[in-house]
Amino acid sequence: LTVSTVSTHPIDGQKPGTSGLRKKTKVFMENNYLNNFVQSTFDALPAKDLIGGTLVVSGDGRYFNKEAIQIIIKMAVASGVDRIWVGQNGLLSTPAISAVIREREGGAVAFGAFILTASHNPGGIHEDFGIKYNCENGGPAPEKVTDEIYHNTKAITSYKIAHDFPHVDVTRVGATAVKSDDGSRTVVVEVFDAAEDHVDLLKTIFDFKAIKSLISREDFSFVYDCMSGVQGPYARRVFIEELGAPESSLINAVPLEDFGGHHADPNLTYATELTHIMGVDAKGMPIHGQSHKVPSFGAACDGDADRNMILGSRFFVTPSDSLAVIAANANVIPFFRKKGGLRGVARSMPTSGAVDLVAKKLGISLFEVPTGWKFFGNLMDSKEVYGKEDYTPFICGEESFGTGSNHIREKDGMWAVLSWLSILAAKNTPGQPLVGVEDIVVNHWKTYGRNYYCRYDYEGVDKVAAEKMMAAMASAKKAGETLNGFTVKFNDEFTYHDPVDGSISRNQGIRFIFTDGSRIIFRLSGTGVAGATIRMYIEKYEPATGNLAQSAAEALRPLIDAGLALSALQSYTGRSEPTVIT
Ligand code: VG1
Ligand code: CO
Repeated sequence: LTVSTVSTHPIDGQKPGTSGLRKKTKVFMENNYLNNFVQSTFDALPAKDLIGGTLVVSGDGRYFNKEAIQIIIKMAVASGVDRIWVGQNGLLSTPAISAVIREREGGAVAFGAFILTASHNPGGIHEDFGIKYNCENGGPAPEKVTDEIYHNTKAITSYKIAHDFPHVDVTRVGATAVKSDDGSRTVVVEVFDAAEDHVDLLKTIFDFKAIKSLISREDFSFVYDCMSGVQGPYARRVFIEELGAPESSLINAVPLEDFGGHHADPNLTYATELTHIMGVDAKGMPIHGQSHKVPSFGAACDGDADRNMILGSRFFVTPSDSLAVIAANANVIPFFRKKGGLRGVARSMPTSGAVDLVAKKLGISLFEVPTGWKFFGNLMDSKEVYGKEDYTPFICGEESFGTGSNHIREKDGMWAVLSWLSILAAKNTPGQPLVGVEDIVVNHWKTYGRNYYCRYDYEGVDKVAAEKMMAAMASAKKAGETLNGFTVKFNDEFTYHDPVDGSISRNQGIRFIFTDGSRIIFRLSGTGVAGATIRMYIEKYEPATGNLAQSAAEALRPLIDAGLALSALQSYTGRSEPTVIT
């Protein structure tokens, strides 16, 4: 175990974004790019964690995953880590890594994890790679840690590596122990079944028996699209082995290094194989007259399996509605019931206010946080906010197809799917006609009203132009102005005051709030790798007594036009159409 110190130079642009550092794969493969970031992360951690500690390293299986794992193992050994945990084949989904940190060997064993993923970004040598550090609570490193990492990347002069540490065969479950020459230290790399910790945890949360009887109904069928990402092995374990579903219910369930050349992104633009099967078009509207039988339930996940899209037969559920429906029905899930019911919900700022209405009705706390899962973690871990332990039943979500709870500290695609199946199981009685996803959502709207919602993404726009557009909006005073019948109540830049640690996060998106409660939000993405991505989020509330049956496109058209006018997006960017609509 000889430790070499290799000299290096700071590399520009290693600032972690919304969810880790993402760049072109080739960038990661060259010039110590990965090594610099890994060393900068180790240098941001307390020595007492590293020395003799346990670290998790795995990823979503994209191109360069396997090589990166070997490099990180050698670097971890050089920095004093004595145990390294790796999922079989180097695979662990983002939620599974969170579960491994929190649950494996009783929990509180690993001090952190490197997750090798660029999530839903395409994979392959010409596409994207990413790395993210998660802390001992199982959640993404908070801003104070990522700021420190970034600071270190700007000053780094060398990194440490144990070049002679043997290559670890990650295809086989088992432990490799390596003793130092002087016998003072033994390093163990343990390769384990990637699904066991997460699936064991899910079994304590959900009533698998109830879901199994739903799945066995003759009039019920479902399709889960794993989009050739890391979810395949988990889906197989849960749906085929535990729940007895037919093989045909899983598609694209073998992880591929390039996700089959697709965007492993569960939305109406990219998950088209599934939307076609489910009879839903690119706008989320029903397609009639297809020759195949449309299943009752459909779902998809992204490359690292933390996102989810939920569909009924010819019916699309917006992620914001999905969050609200799960929160409203949380009591059908044993995890929540056992702990005295849901006590809090949270959403990211651009996510629709549908869940706010549920929180109000249930009389529970609601938190509005900036985009990115790391902000939810503080709330879930806090005893101060509730005066309770961190297992306080809590549900959170984002409009970007992310939903989860305090069972882990990441969003969890499988959790969302099992939540929906639990709700369906609870709403159905054997022998009675099937109550489907659409029935549940429409009934929800009839109780709470409907938050019409959509997001426009303008990808790969000129960065300078995008920043100019945002700056102009940030300084504009629009209160009192009326556009297309909508009067601006106020506009501002969202600033988050974390109620737990008092930290302040500024510039978290530009908001236009209208007198009728409608909202238009603008943000620049923090996960892209080239140019800038502008996101425009549009929301309009329709009360339960109003017109609940419009298409989102139709209901939101005047507000979308107002947003385009307020931002002058076309004149800044030259774009007349978004790249993606969700
Ligand atoms: C996007 C989403 C955000 C999500 C993040 C990571 O960030 O908008 O809601 O948390 O991706 O998701 P941004 O900054 O590009 O808008 V994932 O599935 O990449 O871990
Ligand atoms: Co993801």
